Parts: sequence; C-alpha cells; structure tokens
Amino acid sequence: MLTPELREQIDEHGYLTIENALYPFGLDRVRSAFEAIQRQTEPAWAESIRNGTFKGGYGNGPNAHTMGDIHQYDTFFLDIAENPLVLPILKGIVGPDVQTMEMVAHCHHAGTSAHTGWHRDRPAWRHSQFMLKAKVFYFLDVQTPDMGCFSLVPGSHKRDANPSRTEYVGETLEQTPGLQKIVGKAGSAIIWNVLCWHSTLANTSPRDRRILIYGYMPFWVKKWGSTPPPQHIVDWADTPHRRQLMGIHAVEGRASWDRKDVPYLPEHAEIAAAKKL
Ligand SMILES: O=C(O)CCC(=O)C(=O)O
Repeated sequence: MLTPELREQIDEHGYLTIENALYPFGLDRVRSAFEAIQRQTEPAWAESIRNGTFKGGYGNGPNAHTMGDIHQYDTFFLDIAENPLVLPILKGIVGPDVQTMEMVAHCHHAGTSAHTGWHRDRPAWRHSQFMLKAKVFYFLDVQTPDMGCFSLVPGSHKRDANPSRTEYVGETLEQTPGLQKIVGKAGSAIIWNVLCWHSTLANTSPRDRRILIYGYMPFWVKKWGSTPPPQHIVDWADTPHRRQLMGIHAVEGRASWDRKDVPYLPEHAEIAAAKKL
C-alpha cells in the first residue's frame, strides 16, 4: 500500500525503498533465473565488445551487460512485474491504469567505470497526482557504496532544469552536489521517479552489481506500437488486470486504447463493453 508516509517520501525526495521486495519469489530463484539469462547472452555480448558493435540502453558496453526483454527467456519475470509488494504502491504513484514498459536484467561489472553519466529519462512533464514514469530496481546482491551503485539527487524531480552533461563527468562524477548513493540489502528495491537526476558510478569493488530493472507508465502511453504483443505475454496475461499490466487491454481507462489485434478474455470483453468510450 502507498501509505501517507511513503507518499510523502516519494513526493518530497522522488524515491522510496522497500526491504525484502523479492520475498514473494525467493531471492535464490531470482538469482538463478538472472544467471541463466546471463549465461545465454554473455557470449554474444562479449563478442560485441570485441568487435565494437555493442549498442543498447542502460549503458550496454564494456562496463555493463544489459539484457533486455527478459520475459522472453523466462515468464517468471512477468510474475515479478506483478509483485504484490510493489504493484499496489505503483498504482498509487503512477495511477490505477499502470502498465509495465521494460523488463531488464543488468550487470555492471566489478572494476569498471560508470556506464552512464548524470541525466533524467525525460523532460520535466508533471501531473499533480501521478508520476509519468516510475522505475523499480531490484538488488540481487547487497549494494555497497563502492559497487557503482545507482545514485540520484533527492528532490531533483521537482527541478525544471536537466543535469549538465559537461559538469560532473568522468573523474568528478561523484562530486555532484546532493548525490545520494542508493545502498541496500540483497532483495530490496528502490521505486523512483525518472525525473530525478541520476547516474551510475564506477564499480571499484571486486563484485558485479546485478539488478533487475522494471519501468512503469500509465496505460495510455503507447507500448507495443505496430508490433503485436508476443504470444507468451498474451498467454501469461490471463486476467483483466494482467492484460492491463502488459499494455494490452485496460481495466481502467478507455476501451478505445485497447489492442484490437488481441482477442479479449471473456470477462474483459464485458468490462470493455460496459465503458462509454
Ligand atoms: O544503472 C544505473 O545505475 C543507472 C540506470 C539509469 O541510468 C536509468 O535507469 O536511466
């Protein structure tokens, strides 16, 4: 639940943390699912580093291995998108029509430089009640300050200005005024507003930093575009709320925003038929 205290924390500081957020799934199981994807994708990633063809978000490159669309390897990651300890909070923050945007496994290797600099993910569009985009980072291991941990400037989501791309880069990355390193226990999570100024840092520790990244936005934001949702996602989404979470058919929101290329579940057809628009 988004309690008044959590609401105040996220409104004021732009983030909140949850301990034992992976409890419903079992941390060991999450780690082995992560490691299975890493084993499968690492040879191609290593080859792309050798031949210089690496690309992709979240700093994929020599300092980090970004594994996107992890649901395609294991639908267990769809279950995590629906985490009962996190989703009720997201419904309060992003809105009752929240959908999942991205599902990513990420490894920032031991002894490597930062894989991003200071930025925010989108221009400072704001709504009085809801956040346009929240991300949830799950920590697979304890996050220590030397681990290149995720860092943000608390309260910076309220600023109109974006962070400078030329100040506090490279050697001075960690000198950004107000920087807070997000440390925490294995299995914990941070939910944060992507308008916060944020960066990763150099991982000077002997341990890889392994996290899961989930992005959430309201249902009306285009998700699948011209590509129909993959069948394994449609199959997993066997309830109206799962259909909404996967950006297919809304429970809250207009039926006119629903995907017409995916047949409704019978109970969802009734929900859609009862809507005016
Ligand atoms: O990997 C990190 O800690 C930074 C993530 C990031 O820059 C983002 O989510 O936009």
